[in-house]
Amino acid sequence: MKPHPSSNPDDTLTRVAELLRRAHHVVVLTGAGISAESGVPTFRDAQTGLWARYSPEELATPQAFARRPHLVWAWYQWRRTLIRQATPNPGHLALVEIERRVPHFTLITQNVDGLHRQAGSRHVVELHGNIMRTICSREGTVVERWSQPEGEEPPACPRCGAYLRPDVVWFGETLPPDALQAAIEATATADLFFSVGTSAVVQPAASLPVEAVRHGATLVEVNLEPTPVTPFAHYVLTGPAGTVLPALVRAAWPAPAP
Ligand code: BJW
Repeated sequence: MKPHPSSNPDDTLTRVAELLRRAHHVVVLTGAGISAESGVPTFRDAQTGLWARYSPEELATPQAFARRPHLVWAWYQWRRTLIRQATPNPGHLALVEIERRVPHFTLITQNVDGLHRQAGSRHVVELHGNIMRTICSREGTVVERWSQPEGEEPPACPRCGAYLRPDVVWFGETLPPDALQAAIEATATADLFFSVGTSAVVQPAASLPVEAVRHGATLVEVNLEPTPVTPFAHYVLTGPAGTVLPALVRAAWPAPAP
């Protein structure tokens, strides 16, 4: 049964901390919001500067890449540069701490920035790929080296000559089957599920929190604002993930007095 939401955020934090201490399998779904405090722009906040004219739906599609490969490649080059400069923030680090302390932990991320692994998270399921890997757009094979100098045009596959592209999942493409299967299985066995920093509008990831509730998990949402998942959440922790998640870890496992 869904508990009555408390109007006192400290009460909510205390209750969620208690659930976290007792949980058996904690599953966390993250979105771009958790990396925002590392300086990686989210998708549905206005894109900045040069890219303000485009929405992700216009750039992150196979059709966009076929029509304007140079534009899509340049967008990814810009994002790769930002991500190379980014480091994990306290939100990423709090999830590492939770993984260390609970019996079973699965981190399902929609992010392609690799910051969870960089922070030290071990059991990470990357649903939408990884921006730092490059694949051949025709063969789908990972390509690590190519001779063409970096420019605006996408480089060509050294084997078949097709354009190279980032190893990410675009709209209309299927998710990596192993990752999707792992996410579905973890969701079905979670007793505590967190939806963190995602607008929860992109399928199939957006269905996972609701599926977790259907399987009996307690759902906690961490976000700056309500999302389509909010009505299903048992607890809502409103605020930046980089503040809320470390506070939750401190409340669940207080440091012993010196
Ligand atoms: C903070 C914060 C702070 C900020 N602290 N919080 C069913 C119904 C309708 C449509 C579909 C459907 N099934 C499939 C579709 C089509 C489509 C889809 O979902 N479309 C919707 C837009 C309607 N899905 C697909 O095409 C998927 N493929 C698929 O399902 O294949 C089978 C199929 C195909 C076609 C038809 C039917 C079946 C593939 C989806 C791939 C998504 N790819 C992208 C790009 C990845 C590569 C790249 O990075 O460039 O993934 S799009 C983009 O959105 C990216 C993200 O991972 C994803 C989700 O975004 P996210 O992470 O939630 O970010 P934001 O910006 O939206 O939200 C940030 C949130 O953080 C906000 O809520 C803030 O408030 C919050 N926040 N600061 C806490 N400090």
